[in-house]
Amino acid sequence: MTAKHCILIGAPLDSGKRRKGCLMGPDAYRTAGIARMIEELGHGVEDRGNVDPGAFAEDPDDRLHALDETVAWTRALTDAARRGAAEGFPIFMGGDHALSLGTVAGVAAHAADAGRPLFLLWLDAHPDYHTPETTDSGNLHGTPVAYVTGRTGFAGFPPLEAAVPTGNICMIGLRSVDPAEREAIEATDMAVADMRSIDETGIAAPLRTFLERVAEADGMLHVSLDVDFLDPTIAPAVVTTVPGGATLREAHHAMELLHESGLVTSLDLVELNPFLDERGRTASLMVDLTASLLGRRVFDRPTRRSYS
Ligand code: HAR
Ligand code: MN
Ligand code: MN
Ligand code: MN
Repeated sequence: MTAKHCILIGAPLDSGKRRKGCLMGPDAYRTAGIARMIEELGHGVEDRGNVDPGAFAEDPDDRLHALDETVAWTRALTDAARRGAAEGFPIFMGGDHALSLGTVAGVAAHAADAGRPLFLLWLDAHPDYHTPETTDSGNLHGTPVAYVTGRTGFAGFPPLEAAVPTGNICMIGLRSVDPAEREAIEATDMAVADMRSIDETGIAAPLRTFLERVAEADGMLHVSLDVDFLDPTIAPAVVTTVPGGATLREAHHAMELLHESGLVTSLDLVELNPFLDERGRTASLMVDLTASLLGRRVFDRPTRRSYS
C-alpha cells in the first residue's frame, strides 16, 4: 500500500441549513480518534486545525439562509483545499455539505494546475444540485454540485477557477431528489445510481464502472461522503435523515473498492451533527469508513479483539 500524507482540515461550517450542530463535527472526529487511526494504518497525518471563514455579515434572514457566511466559507475553503491538495491527501472534516462549495472548487483548481481532470464521487441521499434560484428551502447545503459544475445563479460567490464537468460526476445513494433537481440532472450526462438501482445491481457495479473511467483518464478523484448516504438506523447523527440508505456493509464495500482503486486524492466528511448522535456512534462509523477507504481490511478490524 502506498502511504499517503493525510492533511486533516476542520471546517466547522454550520451555515448551509437552519438547524445547528455541524460546527461540532471536526472535534467529534478528533475525539473519535481519526488521526490515530490514520497513523495506525501507516500513513502520515497532520492536523491543520480549523479553517477560519473570516468576517461576514450577519444573516439578514432572506430567502437564502446565511448567504454571506456561506460565501465567506467558500472563499476560505477554496484556498485551504487548493493548498491541501497540492501538499497531500486532504480530509475535510465538516461541517455541513455547504463546505463542498469550497473544497471541491479548490481541489478542482489544483487539478487544473496539475493538468489532470478531476472526478467527483457524491455519496449522499441528496444530489445537492439546486442553484440559489431553484432551491425552495433556501438552504445552501443543497447547492454545492450546481456551483462546482458552473451552473448560473451563484451571484456573490467567488468565480470558479475550474468547473467539474458533469460527465466526471457519479452520484450514489440518492433517494430524496426535488423536482427541479431531477429535471436538471436528467439534462446532464452525470452517472446516477439511486437506491432503487443499488437494490438491483448492488453498490459495486456502478462504482466499478465509474472508477474505470477515472483510471482511464488518469484523473484525480474527490469523494464527498454525506452522513445521510448511510441508513439512519446506523447513522442517526444528521438532520436530514432519509430511510432506506446504504447498509454498513454496502458503505464499507464502497470504501474498500475506493481503496483498492488507488485513485482517491481527497475526501469530505460532511453533515455529521454530534448534537444528535448516540454515544458517538455516527462519528465513530464515519471514522471507520474513512479507515476502510485508507486501507483497513475486514480482517484487521479491532472488533476481532472481542474474541480473545
Ligand atoms: N433538496 C433539499 C433542499 O434543498 C434537501 C437538501 C439536503 N441536503 C443535505 N445534503 N442534507 O445532502 O433543501
Ligand atoms: Mn436565515
Ligand atoms: Mn449532501
Ligand atoms: Mn444529504
